[in-house]
Amino acid sequence: MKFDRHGVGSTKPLGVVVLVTVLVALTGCQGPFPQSTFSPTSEFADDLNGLFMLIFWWGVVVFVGVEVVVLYVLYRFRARPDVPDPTPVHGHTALEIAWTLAPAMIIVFIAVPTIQVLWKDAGADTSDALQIQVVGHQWWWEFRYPEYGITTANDLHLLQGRPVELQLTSADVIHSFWLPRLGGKRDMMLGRTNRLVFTPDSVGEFLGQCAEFCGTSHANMRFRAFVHAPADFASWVEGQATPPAPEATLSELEQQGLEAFRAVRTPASNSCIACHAIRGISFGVLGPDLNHVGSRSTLAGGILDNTAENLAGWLRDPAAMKPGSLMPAIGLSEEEIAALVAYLRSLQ
Ligand code: HEC
Ligand SMILES: [Cu+2]
Repeated sequence: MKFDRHGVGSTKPLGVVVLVTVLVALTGCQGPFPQSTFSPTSEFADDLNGLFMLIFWWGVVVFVGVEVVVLYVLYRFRARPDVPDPTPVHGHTALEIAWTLAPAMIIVFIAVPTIQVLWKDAGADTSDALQIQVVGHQWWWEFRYPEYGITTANDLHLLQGRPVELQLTSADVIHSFWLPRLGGKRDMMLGRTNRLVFTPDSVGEFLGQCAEFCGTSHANMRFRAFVHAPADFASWVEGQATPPAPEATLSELEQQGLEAFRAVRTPASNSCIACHAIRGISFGVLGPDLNHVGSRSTLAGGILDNTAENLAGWLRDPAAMKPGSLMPAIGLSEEEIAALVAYLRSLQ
């Protein structure tokens, strides 16, 4: 870029920069928008979107009003030869009342509906709601369904038309639950339970993620919400509530996998059973519950499709797939990995 003697770049390259920036920005309009708050699918998300639009239109009114006055003043009082400077206004009571009242009114128009929505959500009747405990971990999600005795990870299953009450907390640092198309954004803190209540209105798959910087793999802390029709939800619950298949029915490779899972390793903190739970086998709580890990859509905080290759890669070296992962590299042999993959994938 050339600079003239005032240090200002010549306008040609600037024009190119502006054009390129605008073009790049416009590619953002392409879609699809899986995490757009503008396509709400619950009454709560609908209310939030309504508030956003309300505030947006008030912003438009203020912007247009201010710009019109500014342009008018610039034109009306521009410097002209032979015209004396206009006299400044001072101590004009009516004007001062007007420009104090107008913004105050706008704040009231925004505050009243906002508080109404806050109270509506905080005071929602949850006697009939599906209760789900949501625990944020570095860097994955735990979803517990006390009503059904089910615990899962990174896949949140909801029921169309049934209110859900999420009880949000954290096992370590502060996280934030964010499922844009269904329900706001709410902090998750150790030792505190925050609530979020909404009623999903559409069947489908919705993306969510952590919205509070929580360390190395914060960006890899994602989840999926599946909203089911009642019959599908019931069959999902039934599947999850089924205990693991009896050992005798496992194939030889799966049996070896189970042995590798049970093995006490050195150091002992490297044993799978120290960190993971499988009904009838272990009770670890540091890592995700693995009861039905084979039936989940993803692994490792929603970042890996749940395939045999990804699972093998994960067991080989978790940190290679997810920076900072709190699951250590165990140093498994390839035989152990193959057996573990077969066993874990059999947990449907
Ligand atoms: C020191 C604790 C610890 C040990 C030991 C451990 N894990 Fe993990 N494991 C974790 C944590 C924590 C995660 C979640 C990591 C993440 O998503 O960021 C995890 C994730 C997983 C997952 C992905 C689950 C999901 O739904 O995303 C599988 C499968 C798994 N571990 C299997 C094993 C096996 C098999 C062993 C033994 C060879 C083992 N783990 C040993 C802590 C551990
Ligand atoms: Cu987080």
